[in-house]
Amino acid sequence: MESADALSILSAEGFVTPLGPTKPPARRQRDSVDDLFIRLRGGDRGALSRAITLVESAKESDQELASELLDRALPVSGKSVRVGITGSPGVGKSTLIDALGSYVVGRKAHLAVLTVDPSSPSTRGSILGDKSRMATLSAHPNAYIRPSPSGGHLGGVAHQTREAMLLCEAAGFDVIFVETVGVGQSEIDVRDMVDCFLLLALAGAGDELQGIKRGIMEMADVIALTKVDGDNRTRAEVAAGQLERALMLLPADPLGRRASVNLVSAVERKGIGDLWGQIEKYVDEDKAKGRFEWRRGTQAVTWMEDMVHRALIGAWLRRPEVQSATEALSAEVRSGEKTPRRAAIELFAIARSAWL
Ligand SMILES: Nc1nc2c(ncn2[C@@H]2O[C@H](COP(=O)(O)OP(=O)(O)O)[C@@H](O)[C@H]2O)c(=O)[nH]1
Ligand SMILES: [Mg+2]
Repeated sequence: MESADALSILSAEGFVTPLGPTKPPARRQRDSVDDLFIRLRGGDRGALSRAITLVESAKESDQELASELLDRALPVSGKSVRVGITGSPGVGKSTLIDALGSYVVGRKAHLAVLTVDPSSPSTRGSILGDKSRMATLSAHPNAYIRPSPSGGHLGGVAHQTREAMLLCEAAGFDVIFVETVGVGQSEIDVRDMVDCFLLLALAGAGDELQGIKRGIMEMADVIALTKVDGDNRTRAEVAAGQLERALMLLPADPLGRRASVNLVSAVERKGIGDLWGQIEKYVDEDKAKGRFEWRRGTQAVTWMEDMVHRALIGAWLRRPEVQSATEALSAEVRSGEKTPRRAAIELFAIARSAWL
């Protein structure tokens, strides 16, 4: 009962891995998971897409199959370099991914591009636009591009992207790009699932930098100033100097590094190889110092904790006594009869009597 409850909450919340024992799938379904996994391992794109659709599914009947698929993928996953790419809309992410991605596949790597776009359900059109900006890459046999899952809230989308990443690795992709739009939580979520976080910024009409907030600058491992072509070159050079000085004011990372600032033009394909070189250098240094493995482990534990927290809160909020108390207390908080703190204490008391 408890596990079925948790399961339906996970589905509703857009999670895909049930947290309790569930009914084993029928024999025929298990055969189809075996078959799907074998074809995915063989590099079959159709099988990979179907596997990702399965882990994104909110259907309760798909949950156990998705878990089995992920259990099988785990031992053969983890061998890629995972790169997060962020920046404000219009900064040139999709165009750069096309250029950088083409460079990477040109070096015989297999590249998967995943996106975390919490706004994607309402902006379906932009996905088509993105695909056309990744024209070179999407035509390449060693590249696979998968847009964000539609539906699901932000946290759910991030979890689905992590799981899609494991499946891509099991399918043999050795470089994964995870693109995110520059909006708050999605950047933190993506930072927590990659080995290197690339921030794109643009030199503005003055020489100030557009779309670069301090909090995000602190998360960046590598920075690229985009559209460094035509009239923009001089502005970008000035902006790069400013940015480097600003970075000096931030603390260095545990290996004593600060984000490198790179100038690129995706349209003219300039600075692309150097940018990839910076990403590789960052990852290689982390590997040499044991920081790579440490971060991966920490990320996996954080992921588990986050899933449990959400599942617990979800399951608790759905209990009828909690629902009715929440409604009543919300009304009192809204009208000012009760402070939010007092109402929270009362709700917590209900949680304790219900569960603890
Ligand atoms: N001049 C120039 N324009 C670019 C460059 N990269 C992207 N753009 C243009 O900037 C706009 C936004 O690019 P896009 O890749 O869709 O940005 P995104 O929203 O961050 O994914 C498009 O009109 C691109 O053609 C570049 O390297 N140079
Ligand atoms: Mg884009």
